[in-house]
Amino acid sequence: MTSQNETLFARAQLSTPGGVNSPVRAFRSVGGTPRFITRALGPHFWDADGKRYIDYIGSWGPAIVGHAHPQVIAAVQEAAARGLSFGAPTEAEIEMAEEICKLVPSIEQVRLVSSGTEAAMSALRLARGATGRDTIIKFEGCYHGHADSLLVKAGSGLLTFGNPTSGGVPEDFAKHTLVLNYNNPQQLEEVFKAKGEQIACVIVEPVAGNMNLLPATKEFLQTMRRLCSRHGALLIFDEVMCGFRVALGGAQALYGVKPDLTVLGKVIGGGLPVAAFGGRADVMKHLAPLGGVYQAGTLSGNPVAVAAGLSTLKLVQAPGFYEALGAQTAKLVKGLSAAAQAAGVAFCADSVGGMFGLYFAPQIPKTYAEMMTCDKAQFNAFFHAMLELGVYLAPSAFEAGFVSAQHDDSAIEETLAAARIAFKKV
Ligand code: HOZ
Repeated sequence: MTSQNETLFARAQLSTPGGVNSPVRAFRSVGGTPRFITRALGPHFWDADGKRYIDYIGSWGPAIVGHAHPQVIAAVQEAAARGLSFGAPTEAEIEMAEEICKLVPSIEQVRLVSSGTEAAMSALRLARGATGRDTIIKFEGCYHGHADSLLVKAGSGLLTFGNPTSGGVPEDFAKHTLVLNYNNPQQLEEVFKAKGEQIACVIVEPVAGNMNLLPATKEFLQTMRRLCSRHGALLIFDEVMCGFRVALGGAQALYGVKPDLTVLGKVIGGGLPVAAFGGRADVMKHLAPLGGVYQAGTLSGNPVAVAAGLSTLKLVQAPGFYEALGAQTAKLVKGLSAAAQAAGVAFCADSVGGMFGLYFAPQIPKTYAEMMTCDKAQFNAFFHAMLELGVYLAPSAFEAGFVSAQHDDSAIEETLAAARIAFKKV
């Protein structure tokens, strides 16, 4: 019998390139048919064939309090009943900005936008406008959304499909992007020594989640902080994935390193399209209508999306929230490693807060080059075995995984039982 997922995928490909609205969803690197999701609740979602999965992508991060949390749904319903979009300011937007400024150590002022891509693109423009410089530094394997200057040796879907620099990016744009090695402070020192006065900003995922999970070393982040301050460049932390994920104040709270600007998304929208960029007030004042750097959006600060985000931000401030999330994620990672060892598979796993990485390698990779040595074929076999057993992992060896506050002991136990079978098929 043909599955509904297959029927929907065949139909989708007629009207949409590759049948999906975001490339990694197409399952191309793991092979097989994408699952079309019909509903989700807590740690689970169900596909078009009615099959239930324990979900470890959580919409790639936002579903931190679990899917369809009653408080989030109620807030969204109340806001929707008052009107969907005004194109004029609301009090809820002030509340949201105040919450973000209160919770993220380096943010004095913040602007709301609708996607992580938009936030990173705007932060970059702001950094260039505020410094009057063009050159930016990014790191190989980091993904900061799909703005032109940032699609150079990038992670996520570009890495998944083995084409890290996108077509359609003019050489004239790409030449302003210097791509350096992640976790290599010496190289950063050398580049700043040679070109420090031309550099507008350094943008980094402090806990990278787009080349699998790869946390920065403290030395790497401290070095970029020192060099940016010395040379008048701005340091941008892209915390779209790790913000409100690895700790309440994001990676910057965890590492104790303060960027000049921060890019946020995912969790701050609670599943609806909210993202943000913010930071030092003296930098933010360069934005229109105060300054000459332009940025705007009809759906920026949308009242329904802000309601979802605000209620999620309230929920994650419950005492012990991050301790419990981190402990549950660590339990998962430890159990997976034990299951692999029992099956004799060269595998390890790591987590930071509610994010985790799975590596088919004898040791946890510390650099992009080491990450590339992970066994993709083994990952794909494991992915499909787990999927069959009702566990949905990211459909790519180069994406991080996400645990929610609703992944209780029984969800973790069920996952580990599946893994004990799946590792034997690798
Ligand atoms: N770029 C996202 C993962 N890093 C995937 C977004 C999506 O497919 O929803």
